[in-house]
Amino acid sequence: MQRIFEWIRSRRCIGILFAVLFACEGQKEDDLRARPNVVVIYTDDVGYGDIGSYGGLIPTPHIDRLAKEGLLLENAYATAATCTPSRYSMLTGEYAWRAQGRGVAPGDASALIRKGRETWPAIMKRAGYRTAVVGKWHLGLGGDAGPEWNGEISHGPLDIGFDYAFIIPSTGDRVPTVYVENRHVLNLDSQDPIEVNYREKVGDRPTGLDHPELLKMRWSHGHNQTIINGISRIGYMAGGESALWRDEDFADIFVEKSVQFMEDAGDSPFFLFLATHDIHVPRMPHERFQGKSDYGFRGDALLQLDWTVGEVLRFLDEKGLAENTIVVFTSDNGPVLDDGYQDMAEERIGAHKPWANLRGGKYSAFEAGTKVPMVVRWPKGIPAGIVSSALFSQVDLMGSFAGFLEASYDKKQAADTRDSWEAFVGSDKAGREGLVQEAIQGVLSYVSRDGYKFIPAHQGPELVPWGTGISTGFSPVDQLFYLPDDPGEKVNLAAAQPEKMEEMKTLLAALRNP
Ligand code: NG6
Ligand code: CA
Repeated sequence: MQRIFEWIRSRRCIGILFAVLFACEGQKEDDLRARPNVVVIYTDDVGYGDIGSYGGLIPTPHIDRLAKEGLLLENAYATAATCTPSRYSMLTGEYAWRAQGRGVAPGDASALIRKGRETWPAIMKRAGYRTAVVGKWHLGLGGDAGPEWNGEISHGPLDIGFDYAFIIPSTGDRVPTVYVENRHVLNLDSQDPIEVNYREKVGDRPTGLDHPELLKMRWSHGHNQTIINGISRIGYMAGGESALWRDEDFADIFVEKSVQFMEDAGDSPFFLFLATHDIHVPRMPHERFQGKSDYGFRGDALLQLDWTVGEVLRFLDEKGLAENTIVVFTSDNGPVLDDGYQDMAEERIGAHKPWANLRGGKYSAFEAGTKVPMVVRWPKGIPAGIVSSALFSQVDLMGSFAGFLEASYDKKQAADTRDSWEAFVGSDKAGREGLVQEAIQGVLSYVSRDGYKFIPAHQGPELVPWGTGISTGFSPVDQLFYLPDDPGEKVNLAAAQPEKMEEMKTLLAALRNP
């Protein structure tokens, strides 16, 4: 016995013990780096308070399950309060506002992300992943002349790192209302070519303005141009009859295409960017969800979204892939009730608060514009049931994955993304030092890790100018809020804390002009 103790006390033994421990640690690290699958469920206009785990009243059991089995981030942000710039930043690692022309893209916009641009999917692809985007694109397609709807569509997802694409080109409420699979409009009859026009009427389809009696859901503002599937849209469209989508089928089709892609990935790890149409307008969920929530079609669309998440989880469970698949659930911007259609979202909202205790909503400089739900589940790498208040920006997803996969990338192009992996997996509870939020009219605010928020003075309307009823957060004077005490951004501390104010101004200015 004595001898054993002596041996244990000897240096050699300690060395061996350390070697074993390090080997175990190293093994663990390698194991974790054994490239997990990644599914990013990027939802549209889902508010901070829309999900059960964040206090929402509409049942979202599958999303709540993700949170229970993983990490819930309390301070995660999209980079912008609208879709196009949020997606742009997340996929390129560069804040969208660094150049002009990256606001909400019209349905015939040319591609905002061009070949040669460093992107998150390109990094994943180089790291050995099969990559796909399924769902809403809204980042433009085609060269400077715009998308070639009737031919081969250039400058699309396949040119910037995705192996497979099945997309709604822009939004559900914009023409053309057709799917694009890889480089072509799906089911297009060459005898009936598509014509799209955002300035004047083309073709003879009726419009929502002239024929509201033909609509199954009426418009409230905008959205009164070509009627397709009983819904009038933004923009005019002729032709393409055989290629038209049925809005009610979006969720089913996106689930089908997603599952097919994951199946087809075989032994390769996969990266799936599943960008749902839900719960953007027009909210026209499948008939089986219509009337199933107590909250009108907005609530029903949320049930459909939760179903979508459930189907993804079911697939992962059935294939035994859940353990080493990272599932991220988040949203591109905050909530809106009336976004242009009379779908009873406002009338039926009841006690449900899509914006939780935050002020503003989609489009706004106030918190509800960009602070979004974000849940990450990865059984192999993240303990179940953690809640973190780390400050996290979606612009960091790219740099974080690059860091984790030890993949190099063009840091000059992707200038704003950082490796925030530890915050992403819940072990760093502090997160980013600060982040920029982009509202409409290009207004940039700054949120810092210590809880302060700065909205620079801006001459602009108090309410979003097109009838959503949402406060913009604009004010002719600088605003400073302390979010931990004042999440609803009611008490402007600019005059009371001039030093803090100056500090925040300087931080934002330094980021704007590095
Ligand atoms: C707005 C639309 C709105 C929505 C938004 C883009 C009008 C009056 N409103 O211009 O309905 O389509 O653009 O939303 O046309 S986003 O989530 O894709 O950014
Ligand atoms: Ca959106």
